[in-house]
Amino acid sequence: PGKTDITDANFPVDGEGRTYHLGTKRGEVANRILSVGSEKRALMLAEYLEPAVPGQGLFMLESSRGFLTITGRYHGTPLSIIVTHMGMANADFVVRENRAVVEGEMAIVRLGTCGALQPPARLGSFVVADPGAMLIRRNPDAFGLEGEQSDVPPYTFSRPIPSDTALSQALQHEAALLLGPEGVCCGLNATADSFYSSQGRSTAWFDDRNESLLADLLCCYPEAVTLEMETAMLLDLARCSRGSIRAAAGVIALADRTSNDFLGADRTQQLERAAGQACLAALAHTQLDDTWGPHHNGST
Ligand code: R1P
Repeated sequence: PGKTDITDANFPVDGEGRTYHLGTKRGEVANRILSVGSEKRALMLAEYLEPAVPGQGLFMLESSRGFLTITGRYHGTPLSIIVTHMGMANADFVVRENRAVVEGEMAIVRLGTCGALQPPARLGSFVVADPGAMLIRRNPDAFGLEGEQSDVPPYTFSRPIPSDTALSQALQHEAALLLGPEGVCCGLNATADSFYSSQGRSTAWFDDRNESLLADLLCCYPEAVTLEMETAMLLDLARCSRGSIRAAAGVIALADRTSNDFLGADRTQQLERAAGQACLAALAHTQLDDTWGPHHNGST
């Protein structure tokens, strides 16, 4: 879609009503959304969707910024799979720009990957962010000249942000059917604003002061089990959506942050397929009020 003809700098859409970064307009996105980190994962899971109109293909649109939206039906229920890429800013684009073009109440589930911090999350586990997620942020105010002492903590920890209880439980239930109960667990997710500094990875190239970060995290949040980069943003926006978005997240533990072991590519793909179908089923079984929202009560 063209990016010309933008008429509103506050919430930019083009002349057709297409959003500025995702490029979709009303009618192209379902109110049940599966958000995934990579195009490969999205295309693999799109194999489980049927076209909205029999005989036609799935709706697919990739924006100039690389956000791919795929819309079809899962066992008859309209559903979109959206490539969110990585990090909180991209999660923010996906939630806000979809909210702007979707009618009614929404349900958004994230299927991601993560590092496992401690049991019950283990390499290969599917871990649902239930009761929710907290946020780890690197604080630039702590970093002066190298070697300079600062009494500002280099990282801040937010309070936990809740996930939607019913949707999280549906996700665990569906995942247990497909992965077996031993393959699924739940716990508090930690969402970091970097893959490196605020996840406790260190190199000699940067002054990150993160040597004790993971120990500090577990001291503050002994129940934290997973570490990744988007869930807290999704849950925070859902919490602030004036009741219009229900959100949950499940992540596959790809890395063990204690042993530094990594899951193989074949096993990862198997788990993505199974966990992805669990997410699709949980979304499809969620009751939503399609008549909710400003477009149905006369106001704008
Ligand atoms: C980092 O490698 C990426 O993988 C994890 C992190 O949250 C981050 O986005 O999730 P996805 O596999 O969903 O991208």
